[in-house]
Amino acid sequence: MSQFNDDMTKLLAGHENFLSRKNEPIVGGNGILTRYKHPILTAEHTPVFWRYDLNEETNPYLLERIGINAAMNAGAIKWHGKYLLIVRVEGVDRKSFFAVAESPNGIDNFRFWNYPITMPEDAIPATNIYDMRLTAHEDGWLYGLFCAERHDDNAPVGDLSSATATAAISRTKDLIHWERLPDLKSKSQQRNVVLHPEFVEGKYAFYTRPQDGFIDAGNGAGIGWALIDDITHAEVKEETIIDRRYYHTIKEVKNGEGPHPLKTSKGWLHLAHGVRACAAGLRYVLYMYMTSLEEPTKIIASPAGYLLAPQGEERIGDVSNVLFTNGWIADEDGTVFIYYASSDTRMHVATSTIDKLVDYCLNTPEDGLRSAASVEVLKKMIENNLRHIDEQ
Ligand code: M1P
Repeated sequence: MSQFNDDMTKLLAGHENFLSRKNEPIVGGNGILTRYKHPILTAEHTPVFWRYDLNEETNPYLLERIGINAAMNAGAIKWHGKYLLIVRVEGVDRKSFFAVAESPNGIDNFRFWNYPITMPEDAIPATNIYDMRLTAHEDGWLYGLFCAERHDDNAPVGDLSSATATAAISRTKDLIHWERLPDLKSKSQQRNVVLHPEFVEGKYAFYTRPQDGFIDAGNGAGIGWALIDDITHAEVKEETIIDRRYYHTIKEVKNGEGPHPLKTSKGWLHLAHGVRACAAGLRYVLYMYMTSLEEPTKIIASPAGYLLAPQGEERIGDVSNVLFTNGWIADEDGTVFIYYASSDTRMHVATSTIDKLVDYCLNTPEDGLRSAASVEVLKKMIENNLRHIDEQ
């Protein structure tokens, strides 16, 4: 065997070994969810044949030709019995694209499909696309909403950083062939836009995130809601803020809907990200809330603080101190797989159940917005517990 063939065989075998590694639950935790030992997807999970030219004639030194920087912010869906993630893969050239990775059990053995997704363009091509939220809508289509980023041509000459964020809308029946619909029309920039799975008042319902600039939410007061008459020419005509930002909370600077909410007998279960500022920069954490089944814009539960925050190696990456989510899967037996990215670099999974998450939302005290209120809530818990211990 030639040296090239020998090296290539070792490269492929080493990668296969890495992909088949079993994941393990981390014992302990807070009872609400279980984290896992290994990230489920990283840049190294992308196929060898995406990164290396495997032809000895054109790549005699077996060098990596196309570098991948990150595998993050994935949408998720259970599809023909498999756990599928639509991953934001980012090349070393800083461009993101979408690719499907599938696992037989939702926690390990994720493998990318051979080809990335070829996403058609809207009238004005986007420079970068990322963070797809998947919704199997009751109209029969599988929608993928994502952010389309373009240079802001109104920026002063020489400003090569200002950009615009728009909600892009696509749909498919097989996750291979995608139809692109016109981007969402809105007075403000939009990112983190999500399609609700059911019609509401006969219309498509969108969770929005109005923002003044590409980075700053500014006057955008939180997660919004808009009813859309025609998804093939979607336009936000009226927008109501349903989950507001507040001073000195985990979502003081920004928030954004994660994946579409899960329907439960007690209400819609939502997962979102909240952002606050500190001396180290922005800190992104994940939090939950619930809305009413009858009135999906009405919040019925809002547990204080975060559900998940960066921990250990999750804290470090391209954009450190960030957890972000845009995908989860609820199994028929009530297990929930929460897929989240850490520090804009890699993907992880945490598992819970619908019952536990509903209990968490309905029974965790709300944020009283002042230290004194937090102390009162804590005192009540201590008092009840001490009485309970005495009675035993
Ligand atoms: O870098 C952290 C996240 O920043 C953005 O989220 P948001 O619009 O809420 O600030 C997104 O670009 C997201 O992709 C990224 O993970």
